[in-house]
Amino acid sequence: VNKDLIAAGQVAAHNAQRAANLEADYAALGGMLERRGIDIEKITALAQTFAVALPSWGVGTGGTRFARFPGKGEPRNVFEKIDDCGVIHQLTRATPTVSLHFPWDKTDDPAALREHAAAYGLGFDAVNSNTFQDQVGQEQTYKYGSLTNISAAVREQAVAHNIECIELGRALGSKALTVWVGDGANFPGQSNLRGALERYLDSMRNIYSALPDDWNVLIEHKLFEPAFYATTIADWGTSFACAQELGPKAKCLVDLGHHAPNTNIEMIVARLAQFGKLGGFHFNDSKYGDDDLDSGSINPFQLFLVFNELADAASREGAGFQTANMLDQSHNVTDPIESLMNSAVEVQRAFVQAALVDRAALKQHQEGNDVLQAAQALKHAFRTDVSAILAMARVRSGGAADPVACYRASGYRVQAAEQRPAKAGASSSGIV
Ligand code: LRH
Ligand code: MN
Ligand code: MN
Repeated sequence: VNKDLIAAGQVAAHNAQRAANLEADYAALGGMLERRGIDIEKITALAQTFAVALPSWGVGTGGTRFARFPGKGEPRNVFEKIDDCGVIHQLTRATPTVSLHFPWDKTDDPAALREHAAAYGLGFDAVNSNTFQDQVGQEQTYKYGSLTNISAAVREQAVAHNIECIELGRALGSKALTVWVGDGANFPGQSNLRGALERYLDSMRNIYSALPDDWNVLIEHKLFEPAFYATTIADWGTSFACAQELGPKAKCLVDLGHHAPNTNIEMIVARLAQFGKLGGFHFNDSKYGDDDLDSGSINPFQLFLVFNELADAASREGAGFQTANMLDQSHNVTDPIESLMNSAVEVQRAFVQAALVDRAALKQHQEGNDVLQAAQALKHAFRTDVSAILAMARVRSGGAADPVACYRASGYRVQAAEQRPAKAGASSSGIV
């Protein structure tokens, strides 16, 4: 039995108040789906299996390079971050793991942290390394790159940090290391484009050789920022080539915000899945670049199309097809707990909507070149309001019918504000 952060009685009362309406909505949706040959109970059971990892850095208020406006009751350390993640999981039942970021979340007592998380039913997903900032007291600077740096001493320091992340992750029960580097150039001629990638591969081979047998290393690409002319790992092609070079434990991670505007991300997903290199996701939404907006807030259809490709891959490859799914967002103007709860539900919504696609009919339309009907088969699933399924799945798993309403009524943030005095200026995650 998990330790509750919000009193169980409060959640039960919240659900009881909404039970009649939820039953009615669920029955109406069930009838509609039945006419489409879909058993709502199967879909609800599937929804209950959904899980997405929380980014530890997402529970603090984010900021931009211009300013950060701290929120009330922000977590002051990794243990308090886990408390906030515990609330999100208690109410959504969709976020059973946390993705940590080192050294932001470094602890000298990983066993205590693991136990603290386990009390809330939380485990740890991929750990993230950070060689895009200099830390206080660090010997070498990453100003001109980390894993690709021209200096062997800098590269060695960056490799050692990644190996330390693996060790910390091992103690926490993680099974993957995500490597994102901001390395690149701001000016043409600043670095030899091929030489930088050769050094990257050389460094990554050292990290790869430190991976335990049952671990993956996830290569996260990003088009730009902080390198504004040429980022070393800028696109999925480079990511894929590096994963191929490194070996079977190396896979590609797709962060939805890391592409040029209008890129067909679902096609990237299909390609990586086809060649066995789709390792995982950082879910978020964006309009311009790496905006790190809440998942599903700008382009829910794109999110649905990504899950449609995942459903296709799963139908081809069976239970063996698995990806590490995480949120990666920055919450600048909302309560991070609320944003993360909503976002987990939006990703879950896309997963459920993708399960409603009539794949046999879609195939038939594709084979008959019935373009209009093929597009409609997807739209039909996407337009279905599956909110009642999501709420029922949550209630049946012990969560809240309406997580944000339940959280607001609980007064958790007010209490946190009292217990955790405001920290002005600096970001809790280090990103400003
Ligand atoms: C880089 C990134 C990467 C980092 C995180 C904080 O933009 O998406 O995943 O680890 O942001
Ligand atoms: Mn990311
Ligand atoms: Mn990013």
